[in-house]
Amino acid sequence: MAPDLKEYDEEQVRLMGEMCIVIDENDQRIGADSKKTCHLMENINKGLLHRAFSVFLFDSQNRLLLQQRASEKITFPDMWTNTCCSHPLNLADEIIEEEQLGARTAAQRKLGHELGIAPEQVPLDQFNYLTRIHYLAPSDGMWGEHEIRGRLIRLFAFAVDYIFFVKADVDLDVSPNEVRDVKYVTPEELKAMFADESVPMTPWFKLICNTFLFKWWANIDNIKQEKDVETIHRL
Ligand code: DMA
Ligand code: MN
Repeated sequence: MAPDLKEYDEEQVRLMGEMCIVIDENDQRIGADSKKTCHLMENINKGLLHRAFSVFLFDSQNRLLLQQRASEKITFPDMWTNTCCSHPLNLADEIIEEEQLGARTAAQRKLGHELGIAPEQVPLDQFNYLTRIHYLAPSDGMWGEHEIRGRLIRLFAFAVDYIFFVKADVDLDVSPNEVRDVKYVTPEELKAMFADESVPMTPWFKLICNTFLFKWWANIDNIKQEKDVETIHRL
């Protein structure tokens, strides 16, 4: 029987019905399933993998915009993370693979939804695609387990994540149902947040910080040199 999400925030439960793009290990689109189905461990154990994106937005001083996820989020609540993450949906304009156009379109949509950034401030051609990262990330604590009315729910992110860098000075109008707080950081300030164990961070943000982020950030003004369309990094 499918787990019950009744005790969660109503709007976030509604969004769990969004249809994600189901892919194989090589990021070939093979179908679609709900966000809820895609994040349950019992389905991930059978290999259910979906497409996601992560945006890293920098201002003109090259500071990175972070968000702290809202307490209402069903996955990864209250954790600090990169500017914006979500999924391209199984919609005609978000399944387009040429020039990662579908993922760019989804990224622009969610920068609006989560942070209130107007699409004109983040044009699709300003999203610098870097690479894809394939990972499995537990949602909450070590085992990703939620107990809801005595039933154990296991939520994980098992995704191929399209990484985009955007450089833009933007106006924010944050959605409180999505985002609890925002903050611009320098590399040194982000490293200090990392060193502070009382600051919860999403597992994928930690992975990207520990691998590529600081190298890419150091080369932000020549970011097109870092683009790699072929590789899917398995982390
Ligand atoms: C999911 O982001 C995507 C990644 C890369 C983990 P999310 O949980 O913020 O999704 P949404 O914004 O759709 O709730
Ligand atoms: Mn999100």
